[in-house]
Amino acid sequence: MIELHGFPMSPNTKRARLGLEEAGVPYTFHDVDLMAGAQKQPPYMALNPTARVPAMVDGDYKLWESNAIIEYVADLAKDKRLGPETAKERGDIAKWMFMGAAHLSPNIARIFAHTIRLPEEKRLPQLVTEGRAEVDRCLGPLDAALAGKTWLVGERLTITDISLAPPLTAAAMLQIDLSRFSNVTAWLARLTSRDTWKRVNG
Ligand SMILES: N[C@@H](CCC(=O)N[C@@H](CS)C(=O)NCC(=O)O)C(=O)O
Repeated sequence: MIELHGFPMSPNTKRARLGLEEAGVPYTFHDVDLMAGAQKQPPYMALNPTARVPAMVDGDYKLWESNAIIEYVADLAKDKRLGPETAKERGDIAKWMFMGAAHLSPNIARIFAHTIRLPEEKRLPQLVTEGRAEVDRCLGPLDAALAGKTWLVGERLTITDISLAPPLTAAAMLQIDLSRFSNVTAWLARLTSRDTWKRVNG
């Protein structure tokens, strides 16, 4: 049975859980208490030496980085068709997932850090302003790509949707106005109305 270690509120953990839920792969979830610094303790760092959540263990195989985890579980459950099936799908899926990992997620994390997580004296408003501009730079193309479409790649839900959605569900809390991106808003509503999402956030 797959073991997933993570922090329930973390979008990166939610991404891995959603991948497992959509793949229908059985797993057990283990809480890593970020507030208590459990990610920096040796037992957890033996699973993920970068001291970040999530981490997955499947038998003697260990894997970290949430996008790598969802790619792995998509491969375990090929019948669910969560991964690429053609060269063009592979390209498109990689494009969006790399954009999410390099630009969207880190900038949402930066906005969160400098508006909520850090003590006030450590918050840098300039980083928030820059982070908001970078997030918009991702959301514009995402909105355009979703025009007239249910899911991002192909005619089915894939790891692309699973990968990009979790950090965006924090938009309201971070005062990122998604109403400017109506296709993104509708797509997020579709994804978060699924039972799989409800189980991850239950
Ligand atoms: N790129 C990594 C990011 C993981 C990450 O930054 N996780 C955060 C929680 S959302 C974390 O573990 N933070 C604790 C820390 O940095 O000490 C992934 O996708 O798995």
